[in-house]
Amino acid sequence: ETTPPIATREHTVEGFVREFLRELNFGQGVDLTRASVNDKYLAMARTVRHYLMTRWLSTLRSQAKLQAKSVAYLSAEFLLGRQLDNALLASGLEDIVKEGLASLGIDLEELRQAEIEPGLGNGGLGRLAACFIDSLATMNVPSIGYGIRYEYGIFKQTFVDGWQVEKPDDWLRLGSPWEFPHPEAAVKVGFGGHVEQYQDDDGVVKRRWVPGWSVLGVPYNYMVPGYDAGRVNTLRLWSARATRAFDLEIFNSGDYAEAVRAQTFAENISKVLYPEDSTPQGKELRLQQQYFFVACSIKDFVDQVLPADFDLHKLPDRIVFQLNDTHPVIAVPELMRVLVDEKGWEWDEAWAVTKQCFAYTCHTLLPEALEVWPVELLGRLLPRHLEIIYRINDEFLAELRVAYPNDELRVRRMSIIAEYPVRAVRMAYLATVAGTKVNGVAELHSQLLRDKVLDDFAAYWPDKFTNVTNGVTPRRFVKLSNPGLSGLITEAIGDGWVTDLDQLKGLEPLADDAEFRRRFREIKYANKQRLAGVLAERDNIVVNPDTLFDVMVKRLHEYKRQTLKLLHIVSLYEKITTGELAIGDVTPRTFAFGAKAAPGYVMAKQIIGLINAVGRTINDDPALEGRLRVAFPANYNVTLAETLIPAADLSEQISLAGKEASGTGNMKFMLNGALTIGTDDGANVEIRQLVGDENFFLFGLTEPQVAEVVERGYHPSAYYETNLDLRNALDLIASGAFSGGDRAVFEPIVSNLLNEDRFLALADFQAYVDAQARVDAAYADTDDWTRRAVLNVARGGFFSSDRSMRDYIERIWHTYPVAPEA
Ligand code: 26V
Repeated sequence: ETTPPIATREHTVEGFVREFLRELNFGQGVDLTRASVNDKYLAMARTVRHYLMTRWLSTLRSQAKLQAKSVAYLSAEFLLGRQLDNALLASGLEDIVKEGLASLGIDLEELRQAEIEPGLGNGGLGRLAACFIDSLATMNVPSIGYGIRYEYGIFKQTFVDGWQVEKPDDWLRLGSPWEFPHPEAAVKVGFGGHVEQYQDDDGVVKRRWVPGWSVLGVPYNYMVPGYDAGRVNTLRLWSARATRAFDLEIFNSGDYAEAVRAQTFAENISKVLYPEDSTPQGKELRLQQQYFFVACSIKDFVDQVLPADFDLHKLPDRIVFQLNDTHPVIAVPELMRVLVDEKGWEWDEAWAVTKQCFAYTCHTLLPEALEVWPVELLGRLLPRHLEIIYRINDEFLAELRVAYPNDELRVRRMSIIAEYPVRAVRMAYLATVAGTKVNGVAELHSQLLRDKVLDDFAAYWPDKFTNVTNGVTPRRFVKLSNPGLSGLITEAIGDGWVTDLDQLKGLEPLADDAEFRRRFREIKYANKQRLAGVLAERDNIVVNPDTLFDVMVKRLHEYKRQTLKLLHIVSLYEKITTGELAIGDVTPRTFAFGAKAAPGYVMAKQIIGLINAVGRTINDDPALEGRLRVAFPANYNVTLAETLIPAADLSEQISLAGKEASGTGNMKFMLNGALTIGTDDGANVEIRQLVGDENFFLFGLTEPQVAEVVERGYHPSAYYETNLDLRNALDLIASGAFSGGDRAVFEPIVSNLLNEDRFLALADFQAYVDAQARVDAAYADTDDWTRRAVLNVARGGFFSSDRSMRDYIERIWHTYPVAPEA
């Protein structure tokens, strides 16, 4: 038998130049002398992806042949970041490309800058998904990512007078060279309608769904190239199109305008990423998005990925669907519907298979972030799925009544259906009932899941619960984003660390090597200069690389406590202006913020306004002699993170203990040689254990202490009354000092802190200020600070997403690596 050949490319400078010119001339239709930067970028991107194609096709071929068990990572978000650099790294083309482009007089950096990052996620959850698929490809694990190709990603943040104003993120406008659309492989998805009873050929009474309308899901494939020789896996994102039937019916009615309107309506499903992070709005369109991508993905896997003769009873041997939070949980009743209604299986038979096919990751602890869908809405949009959920619940509750015969209260607590305030489906409970495993994303978080959020379930199924601490990809967040440090590390311990991050341990002895520390410091300084350049160019912000770079970047949320950092800054400023603190005694610092607020989150937007207002006042005050500066570049995103994080000296991880599930920025900072000031929360706990107490600035209440304070009744005003520094800082804000004398502007923030302060910022204020004083003292000993920074890098290997993937494989997935065919 002969296998048809796969085309290859020549890995030489001449070969690359030829391919590039071919793309530019034949693909883009322009001559180099007239080509725009975008023309060159598009030609470049297409050329680079050609070099990955052989590995992609052989990955697909070996997968079809071996039929190894795969992971399908179901996620409403994949926050990929720019693709060009990563593709260059994965294809090993960097040197060839640099030389080839130079010979054509093209600046690679200019082409890099031309790429608009696909911002198809909100924050940590979406970026985690992107890190995970990178690791899976690098580790040769058969896997496919399934998600939504939003036409508009996370909004573009601008500041107008310091207030956040959102602009649409039209990321596709200049072309999308990384995707492969397959309109011929579109999948039909139904919505609405009703459920009917009928008799099958054997006279058995059955139920089936008659949808009221439908849309098409068009798959767009993206390469997920593993580093070095790894696989090139696939990320398949779905885009909604109106079905032809949908069009025709209305067009035939003669109402052209209505037909076009209806078409737009169908295509709205993948139009925009919901920018809420952690407060679900219960919007119908969002449920449509969730069902849309999940139904497409299951159908795709069952009908396209599996061989035609596959026995679905063996499905659990071939696939595990990993549910990234509750967003894809509607996949559970969907698989049941496919097996029972479409394949004609018995209920029990279908349930036995379904409950082996899913595992669920929870990413939050905030009760308001747990998704709940009103039965009224779910029943209207997905009537058959609601029936299926009811039956899953009925059988589950019956099982519980056997296990807990005299505990009806417990049974009701565990019901998938909540009764108050409206009857609604608790998606986390459905996922827990259906999943083989439930995991949290850091040790503390998993513990709190077991003890608090899902305690009844953990008591019933103790073995179902596990932890997998998050990780980040060292390819993007060290190798690519910090070439200086990467070079130094490789020089010291070889380049094995890029795929085996535990090797960073080999750097530990070098923490005591003065020459190594000098070079490490030099690199940090160069990274600060690079950031200063970017901020000047991008945002017109001036920062001084000779100051301590103190960085807090993450979504704006009250539980993350940007206000706590702000109170520290205002307090410093207040003491300087009153003369209590001499400016010469202040450690020169640059306070950098990056944060988007959900557009409807009023308090978060106020806080952004206040950070900018305080920044304006401080930055313009000559009395500070430039020693304190606030830098808040707009539109923090993956691309900015890649220059911000390597430049940081201090990483701010100051959420209220028990609220941040894990954090992943914290890990990126550590691996780039920043020290952490942080609470005992999320993965900070593990960071501190690994790096040692002496290399971590811990402060604040612990989770049990928080619980106790709240239990006793928390009164923030008591802190205001007894802590003079705190009072002065709050009074200064309230006085209108940062709002041109207008006391009303920031009054809501101040009164919220004084009267409610849900996240105990005032309770932790003094501890935070004290910890910052320890930071100043430590930073004064530059060389010793560097020693600690080196230790942070050396001890950070645990936080590779490769390690997270190993944990998922061992504890949850039981999949095995399969290299692409040679
Ligand atoms: C997201 C969304 C997005 C759209 C609208 C509704 C909605 C509701 C809930 C959520 C959940 C967001 C959960 C989340 O992003 N968690 C973060 O996950 C990170 C990765 O595990 C983790 O590091 C962060 O601590 C956690 O906050």
